[in-house]
Amino acid sequence: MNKSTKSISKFLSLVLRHKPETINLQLDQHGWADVDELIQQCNKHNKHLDMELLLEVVETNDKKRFALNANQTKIRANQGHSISIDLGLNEEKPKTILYHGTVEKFLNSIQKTGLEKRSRQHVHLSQNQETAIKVGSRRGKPIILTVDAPQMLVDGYTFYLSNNGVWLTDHVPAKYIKF
Ligand code: HQG
Repeated sequence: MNKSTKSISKFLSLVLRHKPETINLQLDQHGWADVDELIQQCNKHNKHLDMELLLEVVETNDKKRFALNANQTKIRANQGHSISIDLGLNEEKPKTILYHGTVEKFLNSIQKTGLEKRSRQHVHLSQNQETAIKVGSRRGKPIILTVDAPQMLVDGYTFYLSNNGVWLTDHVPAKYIKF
């Protein structure tokens, strides 16, 4: 991804996950935006975007953050929303422990209340440690927590797997976390 696709990708994360109102964009209840409207509204707000660039951003995105529908008329973020939308994901059953990357300053609080979704719609977990290290590194020296997802399943907790491979759940109580 070059600098300009990265910059527009970050902007798309902002409008498709958090603040569609910045460019007066409507998302439907499942988080989909109309592609023509997105392109039009971006350009109106001085963010250059056309179909070619949009396709490039969707295809080259390192985490496959965005999905287009089959006829490429609608687009949404695969996960990470803070606005309330229903991704319509099916429940999935993780078979192994999962990882969460964070930083030291949050540990005391996580020990008390477990992993909370904070401003997002879900707690984000990953299948591999490398991803968790990257996620934690956004905030400083990464600390990797392991989550006993199989035991959570046994105890009745629900998990979803986003289309780009991120495990999502509502809350991870501290007793399932290895610090
Ligand atoms: C922490 C990015 C104190 C949690 C990433 C995290 C991911 C607590 C922060 C995706 C806590 C929330 C999500 C508690 C959780 N007390 N702190 N009880 N429970 N926290 O950004 O998981 O690049 O909402 O450890 O790569 O960091 O944007 O979640 O540090 O996939 O596509 O509160 O966002 O993806 O931060 O990241 P976030 P996250 P993108």
